[in-house]
Amino acid sequence: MKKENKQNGYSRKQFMKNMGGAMLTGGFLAGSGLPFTAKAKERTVLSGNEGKKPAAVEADRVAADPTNLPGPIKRSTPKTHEIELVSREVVSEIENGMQFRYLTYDGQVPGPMLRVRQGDTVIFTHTSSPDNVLLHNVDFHSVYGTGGGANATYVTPGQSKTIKFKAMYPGAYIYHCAVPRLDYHISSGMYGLIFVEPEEGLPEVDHEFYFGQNEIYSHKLQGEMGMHEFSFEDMRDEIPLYVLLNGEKNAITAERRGPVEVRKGETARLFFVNGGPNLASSFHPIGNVWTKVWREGAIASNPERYVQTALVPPGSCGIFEMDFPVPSTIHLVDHALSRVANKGMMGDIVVKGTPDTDIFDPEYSK
Ligand SMILES: [Cu+2]
Repeated sequence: MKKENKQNGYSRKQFMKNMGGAMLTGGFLAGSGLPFTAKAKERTVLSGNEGKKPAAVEADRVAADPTNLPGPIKRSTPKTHEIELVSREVVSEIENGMQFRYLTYDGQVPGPMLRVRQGDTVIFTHTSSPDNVLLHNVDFHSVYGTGGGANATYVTPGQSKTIKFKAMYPGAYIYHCAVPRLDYHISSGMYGLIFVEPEEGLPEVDHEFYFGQNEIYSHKLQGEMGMHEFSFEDMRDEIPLYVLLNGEKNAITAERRGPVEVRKGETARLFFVNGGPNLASSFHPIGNVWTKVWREGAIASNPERYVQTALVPPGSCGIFEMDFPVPSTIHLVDHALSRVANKGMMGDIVVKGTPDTDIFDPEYSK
Protein backbone atom coordinates (compact mmCIF):
# COMPACT_ATOMS: atom_id res chain seq x y z
CA MET A 1 0.00 0.00 0.00
CA LYS A 2 1.64 3.27 -1.07
CA LYS A 3 2.00 5.88 1.62
CA GLU A 4 0.54 8.76 -0.44
CA ASN A 5 -2.74 6.87 -0.81
CA LYS A 6 -3.31 6.76 2.93
CA GLN A 7 -5.42 9.23 4.84
CA ASN A 8 -5.96 8.89 8.57
CA GLY A 9 -4.54 5.41 8.43
CA TYR A 10 -6.92 4.12 5.77
CA SER A 11 -6.27 3.75 2.08
CA ARG A 12 -8.67 4.87 -0.64
CA LYS A 13 -8.98 1.19 -1.60
CA GLN A 14 -9.93 0.30 1.95
CA PHE A 15 -12.46 3.13 2.06
CA MET A 16 -14.14 1.85 -1.12
CA LYS A 17 -14.16 -1.68 0.34
CA ASN A 18 -15.74 -0.39 3.52
CA MET A 19 -18.38 1.50 1.63
CA GLY A 20 -19.23 -1.68 -0.25
CA GLY A 21 -19.59 -3.49 3.05
CA ALA A 22 -21.81 -0.73 4.40
CA MET A 23 -24.15 -0.92 1.43
CA LEU A 24 -24.42 -4.70 1.65
CA THR A 25 -25.34 -4.63 5.32
CA GLY A 26 -27.92 -1.89 5.13
CA GLY A 27 -25.62 0.90 6.23
CA PHE A 28 -25.97 0.82 10.01
CA LEU A 29 -25.13 -1.49 12.84
CA ALA A 30 -28.24 -2.11 14.88
CA GLY A 31 -28.20 -0.46 18.26
CA SER A 32 -24.93 1.46 18.03
CA GLY A 33 -26.04 4.29 15.71
CA LEU A 34 -22.65 3.97 14.01
CA PRO A 35 -22.30 3.47 10.26
CA PHE A 36 -21.43 -0.18 9.74
CA THR A 37 -18.20 -0.24 7.82
CA ALA A 38 -17.08 -3.85 7.87
CA LYS A 39 -13.32 -4.00 7.74
CA ALA A 40 -12.96 -6.52 4.92
CA LYS A 41 -9.21 -6.60 5.26
CA GLU A 42 -6.70 -9.04 3.96
CA ARG A 43 -5.35 -11.19 6.79
CA THR A 44 -1.66 -11.50 7.59
CA VAL A 45 -0.52 -15.09 7.25
CA LEU A 46 1.73 -16.13 10.13
CA SER A 47 4.10 -19.06 10.17
CA GLY A 48 4.36 -21.92 12.66
CA ASN A 49 2.34 -21.82 15.83
CA GLU A 50 1.73 -18.10 15.40
CA GLY A 51 -0.48 -19.02 12.44
CA LYS A 52 -2.80 -20.90 14.78
CA LYS A 53 -5.52 -19.37 16.88
CA PRO A 54 -4.66 -19.31 20.57
CA ALA A 55 -6.53 -21.72 22.81
CA ALA A 56 -10.11 -21.09 23.82
CA VAL A 57 -10.33 -21.77 27.54
CA GLU A 58 -13.04 -19.41 28.78
CA ALA A 59 -12.49 -17.02 31.68
CA ASP A 60 -15.03 -14.80 33.47
CA ARG A 61 -12.52 -12.05 34.09
CA VAL A 62 -9.04 -11.02 33.02
CA ALA A 63 -8.94 -7.55 34.64
CA ALA A 64 -6.28 -7.61 37.36
CA ASP A 65 -7.60 -6.55 40.78
CA PRO A 66 -5.72 -3.29 41.48
CA THR A 67 -5.66 -4.09 45.22
CA ASN A 68 -4.04 -7.51 44.72
CA LEU A 69 -0.31 -6.92 45.01
CA PRO A 70 2.46 -7.98 47.39
CA GLY A 71 2.90 -5.63 50.35
CA PRO A 72 5.92 -3.49 51.25
CA ILE A 73 9.08 -5.38 52.23
CA LYS A 74 10.13 -5.06 55.86
CA ARG A 75 13.30 -7.17 55.68
CA SER A 76 16.81 -5.73 55.98
CA THR A 77 18.61 -8.78 54.58
CA PRO A 78 18.48 -10.47 51.16
CA LYS A 79 16.27 -13.46 50.47
CA THR A 80 15.79 -16.07 47.74
CA HIS A 81 12.32 -16.20 46.18
CA GLU A 82 10.71 -18.98 44.19
CA ILE A 83 8.31 -17.35 41.75
CA GLU A 84 6.24 -18.95 39.00
CA LEU A 85 4.24 -17.39 36.20
CA VAL A 86 1.91 -19.55 34.12
CA SER A 87 1.16 -18.45 30.56
CA ARG A 88 -2.54 -18.92 29.85
CA GLU A 89 -4.44 -18.34 26.61
CA VAL A 90 -8.06 -17.53 27.49
CA VAL A 91 -11.21 -16.19 25.87
CA SER A 92 -12.89 -13.48 27.89
CA GLU A 93 -14.92 -10.33 27.36
CA ILE A 94 -13.45 -6.89 26.67
CA GLU A 95 -16.93 -5.57 27.40
CA ASN A 96 -20.35 -7.20 27.56
CA GLY A 97 -20.93 -9.42 24.53
CA MET A 98 -17.52 -8.79 22.95
CA GLN A 99 -14.98 -11.56 23.31
CA PHE A 100 -11.24 -11.56 22.73
CA ARG A 101 -8.56 -14.26 22.75
CA TYR A 102 -6.35 -12.93 25.53
CA LEU A 103 -2.78 -14.10 26.04
CA THR A 104 -1.96 -13.74 29.74
CA TYR A 105 0.30 -14.52 32.62
CA ASP A 106 -1.79 -16.30 35.29
CA GLY A 107 -5.05 -15.39 33.52
CA GLN A 108 -4.92 -11.68 34.33
CA VAL A 109 -4.04 -8.39 32.60
CA PRO A 110 -1.64 -7.00 33.56
CA GLY A 111 0.13 -10.13 34.82
CA PRO A 112 0.72 -10.46 38.58
CA MET A 113 2.82 -7.75 40.20
CA LEU A 114 6.04 -9.24 41.56
CA ARG A 115 7.94 -7.63 44.42
CA VAL A 116 11.48 -8.32 45.62
CA ARG A 117 14.21 -6.33 47.36
CA GLN A 118 17.41 -5.11 45.74
CA GLY A 119 19.99 -7.85 46.32
CA ASP A 120 17.40 -10.66 46.47
CA THR A 121 17.77 -13.75 44.31
CA VAL A 122 14.84 -15.01 42.24
CA ILE A 123 14.42 -18.60 41.12
CA PHE A 124 11.88 -18.02 38.41
CA THR A 125 9.84 -20.72 36.69
CA HIS A 126 7.87 -20.04 33.54
CA THR A 127 5.21 -22.64 32.79
CA SER A 128 2.94 -22.80 29.76
CA SER A 129 -0.54 -24.18 30.41
CA PRO A 130 -1.08 -27.52 28.60
CA ASP A 131 -4.24 -25.93 27.13
CA ASN A 132 -2.14 -23.38 25.21
CA VAL A 133 -1.37 -23.43 21.50
CA LEU A 134 1.30 -20.73 21.13
CA LEU A 135 4.88 -20.46 22.39
CA HIS A 136 5.61 -17.95 25.15
CA ASN A 137 8.48 -16.61 27.25
CA VAL A 138 9.32 -13.79 29.67
CA ASP A 139 11.71 -10.86 29.26
CA PHE A 140 12.31 -9.05 32.56
CA HIS A 141 13.66 -5.50 32.34
CA SER A 142 14.95 -6.02 35.89
CA VAL A 143 17.49 -8.63 34.76
CA TYR A 144 21.09 -8.37 33.56
CA GLY A 145 21.41 -11.18 31.00
CA THR A 146 20.55 -12.08 27.42
CA GLY A 147 17.02 -11.04 26.53
CA GLY A 148 16.19 -10.42 30.18
CA GLY A 149 15.73 -14.19 30.40
CA ALA A 150 13.58 -14.45 27.27
CA ASN A 151 15.56 -17.14 25.43
CA ALA A 152 15.94 -19.23 28.58
CA THR A 153 12.22 -19.15 29.45
CA TYR A 154 10.86 -20.11 26.00
CA VAL A 155 8.27 -22.86 26.58
CA THR A 156 5.91 -25.00 24.53
CA PRO A 157 2.43 -25.87 25.88
CA GLY A 158 2.77 -27.94 29.05
CA GLN A 159 6.49 -27.20 29.44
CA SER A 160 8.30 -25.39 32.30
CA LYS A 161 11.71 -23.74 32.44
CA THR A 162 13.51 -22.24 35.43
CA ILE A 163 16.11 -19.50 35.56
CA LYS A 164 17.84 -17.76 38.44
CA PHE A 165 18.63 -14.06 38.61
CA LYS A 166 19.72 -11.50 41.14
CA ALA A 167 17.76 -8.23 41.42
CA MET A 168 20.78 -5.96 41.13
CA TYR A 169 19.12 -2.55 40.70
CA PRO A 170 15.99 -0.99 42.23
CA GLY A 171 12.90 0.28 40.38
CA ALA A 172 9.61 -0.71 38.78
CA TYR A 173 10.20 -2.71 35.60
CA ILE A 174 8.01 -4.29 32.98
CA TYR A 175 8.17 -7.97 32.19
CA HIS A 176 6.65 -9.16 28.92
CA CYS A 177 6.47 -11.94 26.39
CA ALA A 178 9.24 -11.64 23.80
CA VAL A 179 8.58 -14.29 21.15
CA PRO A 180 9.08 -13.19 17.50
CA ARG A 181 5.51 -11.77 17.36
CA LEU A 182 5.98 -10.07 20.72
CA ASP A 183 3.87 -7.06 19.72
CA TYR A 184 0.88 -9.40 19.24
CA HIS A 185 1.48 -11.22 22.52
CA ILE A 186 1.92 -8.03 24.57
CA SER A 187 -1.09 -6.38 22.94
CA SER A 188 -3.13 -9.45 23.87
CA GLY A 189 -2.13 -9.13 27.53
CA MET A 190 1.32 -10.65 28.15
CA TYR A 191 2.97 -8.01 30.31
CA GLY A 192 3.25 -7.14 33.98
CA LEU A 193 5.39 -5.30 36.55
CA ILE A 194 8.20 -6.40 38.84
CA PHE A 195 9.12 -3.96 41.58
CA VAL A 196 12.62 -4.20 43.00
CA GLU A 197 12.41 -2.28 46.27
CA PRO A 198 15.41 -0.22 47.24
CA GLU A 199 17.30 -1.56 50.25
CA GLU A 200 16.15 1.39 52.38
CA GLY A 201 12.46 0.66 51.63
CA LEU A 202 9.74 3.20 50.85
CA PRO A 203 7.80 5.79 52.84
CA GLU A 204 4.59 4.41 54.36
CA VAL A 205 1.31 5.00 52.54
CA ASP A 206 -2.22 3.86 53.39
CA HIS A 207 -2.88 2.01 50.12
CA GLU A 208 -0.98 0.58 47.18
CA PHE A 209 -2.64 -0.12 43.82
CA TYR A 210 -1.55 -1.82 40.61
CA PHE A 211 -2.61 -0.82 37.10
CA GLY A 212 -1.53 -1.62 33.55
CA GLN A 213 -2.33 -0.16 30.15
CA ASN A 214 -2.30 -1.82 26.74
CA GLU A 215 -4.04 -1.44 23.42
CA ILE A 216 -6.05 -4.07 21.54
CA TYR A 217 -6.30 -4.36 17.77
CA SER A 218 -9.48 -5.98 16.47
CA HIS A 219 -10.80 -6.79 13.02
CA LYS A 220 -14.25 -5.66 14.18
CA LEU A 221 -15.65 -2.20 14.89
CA GLN A 222 -16.54 -0.87 18.28
CA GLY A 223 -20.02 -1.97 19.28
CA GLU A 224 -19.89 -5.12 17.13
CA MET A 225 -20.88 -8.12 19.21
CA GLY A 226 -19.11 -11.47 19.13
CA MET A 227 -15.49 -12.56 18.85
CA HIS A 228 -13.03 -9.76 18.17
CA GLU A 229 -10.26 -11.59 16.32
CA PHE A 230 -6.84 -9.96 16.42
CA SER A 231 -6.01 -7.56 13.56
CA PHE A 232 -2.34 -7.71 12.61
CA GLU A 233 -2.99 -5.03 9.97
CA ASP A 234 -4.39 -2.55 12.49
CA MET A 235 -1.46 -3.31 14.80
CA ARG A 236 1.01 -2.63 12.00
CA ASP A 237 -0.78 0.69 11.37
CA GLU A 238 -1.08 1.36 15.13
CA ILE A 239 -4.86 1.90 15.04
CA PRO A 240 -6.20 0.15 18.14
CA LEU A 241 -9.91 -0.41 18.67
CA TYR A 242 -9.43 -0.38 22.44
CA VAL A 243 -6.96 1.23 24.82
CA LEU A 244 -7.49 -0.38 28.21
CA LEU A 245 -6.63 -0.05 31.88
CA ASN A 246 -6.39 -3.54 33.38
CA GLY A 247 -7.43 -5.39 30.26
CA GLU A 248 -11.16 -4.63 29.93
CA LYS A 249 -13.17 -1.58 28.87
CA ASN A 250 -13.45 0.78 31.89
CA ALA A 251 -12.60 -2.27 34.01
CA ILE A 252 -12.03 -0.53 37.33
CA THR A 253 -15.19 1.60 37.36
CA ALA A 254 -18.71 1.12 38.68
CA GLU A 255 -19.87 0.09 35.19
CA ARG A 256 -17.70 -3.09 35.22
CA ARG A 257 -15.60 -4.50 38.11
CA GLY A 258 -16.03 -1.59 40.51
CA PRO A 259 -13.71 1.28 41.49
CA VAL A 260 -11.09 1.16 44.24
CA GLU A 261 -11.98 3.03 47.41
CA VAL A 262 -10.01 5.17 49.84
CA ARG A 263 -10.93 7.59 52.63
CA LYS A 264 -10.37 11.31 52.84
CA GLY A 265 -6.99 12.06 54.41
CA GLU A 266 -5.38 8.80 53.30
CA THR A 267 -2.50 8.41 50.87
CA ALA A 268 -1.89 5.92 48.05
CA ARG A 269 0.92 4.69 45.84
CA LEU A 270 0.18 3.44 42.33
CA PHE A 271 2.39 1.07 40.39
CA PHE A 272 1.66 1.54 36.70
CA VAL A 273 2.99 -0.43 33.74
CA ASN A 274 2.44 0.43 30.08
CA GLY A 275 2.59 -2.73 27.98
CA GLY A 276 1.72 -0.82 24.81
CA PRO A 277 2.88 -2.35 22.53
CA ASN A 278 2.88 0.92 20.62
CA LEU A 279 1.21 3.84 22.42
CA ALA A 280 2.77 6.04 25.08
CA SER A 281 0.44 6.84 27.98
CA SER A 282 -0.13 10.37 29.26
CA PHE A 283 -1.19 9.15 32.68
CA HIS A 284 -3.34 11.65 34.59
CA PRO A 285 -5.68 11.57 37.62
CA ILE A 286 -8.72 13.74 36.78
CA GLY A 287 -9.60 15.84 39.85
CA ASN A 288 -6.25 15.23 41.55
CA VAL A 289 -2.50 15.46 40.93
CA TRP A 290 0.46 13.12 41.31
CA THR A 291 1.96 14.29 44.60
CA LYS A 292 5.14 12.40 43.74
CA VAL A 293 6.21 10.73 40.50
CA TRP A 294 9.12 8.46 39.83
CA ARG A 295 9.13 8.48 36.04
CA GLU A 296 10.13 5.23 34.39
CA GLY A 297 9.74 3.69 37.84
CA ALA A 298 13.25 5.01 38.57
CA ILE A 299 12.88 4.81 42.35
CA ALA A 300 16.57 5.55 43.02
CA SER A 301 15.97 9.10 41.70
CA ASN A 302 14.34 11.95 43.58
CA PRO A 303 10.61 12.10 42.78
CA GLU A 304 9.09 15.02 40.91
CA ARG A 305 6.39 16.87 42.89
CA TYR A 306 2.82 17.84 41.95
CA VAL A 307 2.88 16.52 38.40
CA GLN A 308 -0.35 16.69 36.40
CA THR A 309 0.27 14.29 33.52
CA ALA A 310 3.22 11.93 33.33
CA LEU A 311 4.37 10.24 30.16
CA VAL A 312 4.86 6.49 30.47
CA PRO A 313 6.36 5.01 27.29
CA PRO A 314 5.44 1.52 26.12
CA GLY A 315 7.76 -0.95 27.77
CA SER A 316 8.08 1.11 30.92
CA CYS A 317 6.48 1.90 34.26
CA GLY A 318 5.77 4.75 36.66
CA ILE A 319 5.39 5.02 40.42
CA PHE A 320 2.87 7.61 41.56
CA GLU A 321 1.77 8.86 44.98
CA MET A 322 -1.46 10.69 45.73
CA ASP A 323 -3.14 12.61 48.57
CA PHE A 324 -6.92 12.63 49.02
CA PRO A 325 -7.89 15.80 50.92
CA VAL A 326 -11.54 15.85 49.79
CA PRO A 327 -14.18 13.26 48.86
CA SER A 328 -14.42 12.78 45.10
CA THR A 329 -14.30 10.32 42.23
CA ILE A 330 -10.90 10.44 40.55
CA HIS A 331 -10.71 9.14 36.99
CA LEU A 332 -7.37 7.60 36.06
CA VAL A 333 -6.92 8.22 32.34
CA ASP A 334 -4.52 8.45 29.46
CA HIS A 335 -4.89 12.18 28.66
CA ALA A 336 -4.83 11.38 24.95
CA LEU A 337 -8.55 11.68 25.58
CA SER A 338 -9.95 9.99 22.51
CA ARG A 339 -8.73 6.82 24.19
CA VAL A 340 -11.01 7.65 27.12
CA ALA A 341 -14.06 8.85 25.18
CA ASN A 342 -13.90 6.12 22.53
CA LYS A 343 -11.60 3.29 23.52
CA GLY A 344 -12.32 2.32 27.13
CA MET A 345 -9.26 3.75 28.93
CA MET A 346 -10.45 4.68 32.42
CA GLY A 347 -10.31 3.51 36.03
CA ASP A 348 -11.77 5.16 39.14
CA ILE A 349 -10.65 5.87 42.69
CA VAL A 350 -13.60 6.81 44.92
CA VAL A 351 -12.63 8.94 47.92
CA LYS A 352 -15.17 8.65 50.75
CA GLY A 353 -15.61 11.08 53.61
CA THR A 354 -17.16 14.37 54.63
CA PRO A 355 -16.72 17.41 52.39
CA ASP A 356 -14.21 20.12 53.22
CA THR A 357 -15.68 23.25 51.64
CA ASP A 358 -12.55 25.21 52.48
CA ILE A 359 -10.69 23.10 49.90
CA PHE A 360 -13.51 22.46 47.43
CA ASP A 361 -17.09 23.73 47.52
CA PRO A 362 -19.16 22.55 44.54
CA GLU A 363 -22.28 24.36 45.85
CA TYR A 364 -20.79 27.77 46.61
CA SER A 365 -23.36 29.69 44.53
CA LYS A 366 -26.38 28.13 46.26
CU1 LIG B 1 3.55 -15.03 24.55
